[in-house]
Amino acid sequence: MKYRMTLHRRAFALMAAGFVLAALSTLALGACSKKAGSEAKPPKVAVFVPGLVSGSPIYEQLVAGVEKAVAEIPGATCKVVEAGFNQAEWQAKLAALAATGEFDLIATSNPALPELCKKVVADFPAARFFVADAWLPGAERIHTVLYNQYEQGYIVGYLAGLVTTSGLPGANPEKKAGLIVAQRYPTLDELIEPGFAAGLAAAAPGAALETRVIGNWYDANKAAELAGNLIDGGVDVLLPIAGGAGQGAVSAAKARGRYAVWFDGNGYGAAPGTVLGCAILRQDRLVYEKVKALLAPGGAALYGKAEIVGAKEGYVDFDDSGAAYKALPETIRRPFEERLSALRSGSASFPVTGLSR
Ligand code: RBF
Repeated sequence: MKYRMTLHRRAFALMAAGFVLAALSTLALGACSKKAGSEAKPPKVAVFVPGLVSGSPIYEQLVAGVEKAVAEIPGATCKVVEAGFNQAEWQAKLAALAATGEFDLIATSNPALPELCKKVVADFPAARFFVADAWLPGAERIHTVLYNQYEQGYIVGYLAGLVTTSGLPGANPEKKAGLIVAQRYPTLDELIEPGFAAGLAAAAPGAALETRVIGNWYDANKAAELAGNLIDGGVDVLLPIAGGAGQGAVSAAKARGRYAVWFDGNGYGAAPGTVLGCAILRQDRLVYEKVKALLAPGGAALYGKAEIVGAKEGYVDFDDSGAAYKALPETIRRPFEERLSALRSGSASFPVTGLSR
């Protein structure tokens, strides 16, 4: 009986997977490959993007990391699949990708993904996953690496605190920072938002943090509207955690002569003079290293393991290359850089042990 049920479940999963396969093939963004070398069966890697690549540095770096790894392995190929913004479709799209049986590894990035991968692994035992920006220990055939997002939040929170208490034009005496988020999720609630709040409080004791939720990762107009409301209420520095929608918040800050700090990568170009500082994840490097390691002999030992990396390891950092950052007064840059050095060296750290779910 149990055996029959398992068979039914598997048949259903295969049907569902087959159904979305056609749709998936139209989503394939492109493929990268090198000419096959002498080795038999060069590896094939799929990149599953839970959203769209464009506008989300974390996904742009995911693709870049896989492409770099694949380019160094003779004959290896990769295929990028964008799953779009309808999260209800991700499970079936991921299953469809695994159901092809074509890929030695599926690389993806997002804290919601390990649970979906776990279900796929139950139906397609040959599937193997690497999930960046996520945490699920002890999951067979799945390797995850979580960034210490508390530290990423702290870095820009500290800068925001120095900005909101500064004499910069556009900074007001109200000591208020704003967070514009696409949606609520555990990494945000447990790491990013508390980290940002702690950094803000450390640099500007008594400062207030106000958070607003857009409801999706693409609506830049809604982000701009929410940012405008916050600015009306006295906020003078904003952090968007909203993928492509974040541009709307930054544009609103620019239009009103206020400021923004940025997450995940170099965003100075999004609004020169408005984006004053950018925390970065070295996601491209991490993904490159992990894809290489997982495909190398002995790489299978990584499956089932969940790692956490932060500022001390160099995967969470700050990009100081922007003209707007360089133009900040010493009274902001000196204390900020001291704090940053402490995080980089590990003399200050905010250890993270995982997520609640
Ligand atoms: N971050 C993005 O930059 N773009 C996205 O489209 C995006 N979609 C997400 C969807 C879900 C369900 C979750 C949980 C997170 C998403 N993130 C996205 C956030 C991302 O994983 C990470 O937390 C932030 O980019 C901050 O590093």
